[in-house]
Amino acid sequence: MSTAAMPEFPAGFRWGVSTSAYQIEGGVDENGRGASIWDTFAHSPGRIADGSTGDVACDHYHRHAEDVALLAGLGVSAYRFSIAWPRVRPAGDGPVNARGLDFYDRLVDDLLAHDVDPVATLFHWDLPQSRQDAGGWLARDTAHRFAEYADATAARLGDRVKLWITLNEPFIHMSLGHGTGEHAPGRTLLFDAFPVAHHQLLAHGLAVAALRTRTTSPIAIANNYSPVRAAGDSDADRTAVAAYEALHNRLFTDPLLGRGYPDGLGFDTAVVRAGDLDVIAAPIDVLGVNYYNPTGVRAPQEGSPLPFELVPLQGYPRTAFDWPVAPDGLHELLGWLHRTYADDLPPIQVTESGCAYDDAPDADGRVHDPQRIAYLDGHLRAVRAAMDEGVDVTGYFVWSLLDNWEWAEGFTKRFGLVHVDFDTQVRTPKSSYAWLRDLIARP
Ligand code: IFM
Repeated sequence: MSTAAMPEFPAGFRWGVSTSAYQIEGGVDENGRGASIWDTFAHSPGRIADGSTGDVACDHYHRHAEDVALLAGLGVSAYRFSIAWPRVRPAGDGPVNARGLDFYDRLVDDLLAHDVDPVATLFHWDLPQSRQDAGGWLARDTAHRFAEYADATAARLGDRVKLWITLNEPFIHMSLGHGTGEHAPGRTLLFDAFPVAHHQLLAHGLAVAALRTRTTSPIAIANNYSPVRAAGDSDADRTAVAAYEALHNRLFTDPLLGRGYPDGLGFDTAVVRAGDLDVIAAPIDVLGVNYYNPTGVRAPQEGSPLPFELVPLQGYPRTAFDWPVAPDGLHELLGWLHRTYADDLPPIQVTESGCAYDDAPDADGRVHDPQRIAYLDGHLRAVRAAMDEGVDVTGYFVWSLLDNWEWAEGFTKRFGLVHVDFDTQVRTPKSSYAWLRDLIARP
């Protein structure tokens, strides 16, 4: 970790932390919430590493006041949470459940009372199960149902949410949820999952239009990005890199910024109808960038169904997830977005950045996580360096406020600034929480 002082960030830079509904809320049967695809998936034997579910998670549904106090103590100016579609429209369509919205209404008011801007994501992977039964994201209809849900939510919260994020990481939801099956709904369609990409993007565009009628707050999408590093220097390796780059980094950005779908992926695009690309390219005010690590790629083995092969990158420290710690990747990515999309690129907010380590309380009950401090230090310097080079970055959100339920990894991966004992629900701020608090509070 650098011993030089952290460079200053401009006044008004948004400091935040992020979470998502199914990963922290629990309360899955309360106040009319319907089932989501993650309830179904987590309850299916063999799907989750430790056999756990998000039924209780961090019990945030009942402990939100304590969690807002933690946010206030941290001094963040923004909190990014997600709204559970199955709480608001339990069947995916049909009547709006006012009691579901009541929870977020109280949360938003509590945040504002503590001078924390509410930043709301509308879809962080918890599709209502009934919508899945009707075809899920393979069905075009789901895009329209999403826009209706966005409209109903903004009708209630549009006067107070300070930034709306339509979708979280549609690439991950497509690839892990519908391509390889490690995430809900567990489909293994590989490249036949393209309709999931298109219908999510269409949902985003339709939701932008609906939100504009309900709010004057800015609107964003949060995409996952990973700079691609070639594991060899043959032409075949370079072709593989270009294919992976188009899939991970361009598929969900080119059409949003008016450039249509990238060439060369070989998708069957029959689901794309006239006018869809205009809907998808509706102007957004902020691009949310979720960054964790770069990806190593080489040419595929003969007979592989994919045009690339993923390989571990050597020479980096690694997190408990075995992900390389590479702040230079964030610097590179921000520069790549700036150069590639030029005047079409709206201001960026890093809407997720963080790391998992096996943090545990010491004999005195304190939780020291120097690796997370080093991680954040390096990634914030990377953001600052990109800003110095002209990239317009206006915020940085740490993933995550709390240790939480990490999807297929269950409770085995801890990303929080705050340790959670999942037996007692006791929250213990880690040393990274104090480090970030002091950084934010610098004069
Ligand atoms: O926990 C997830 C989050 O839900 C989406 N982005 C990546 C995080 C870490 O895997």
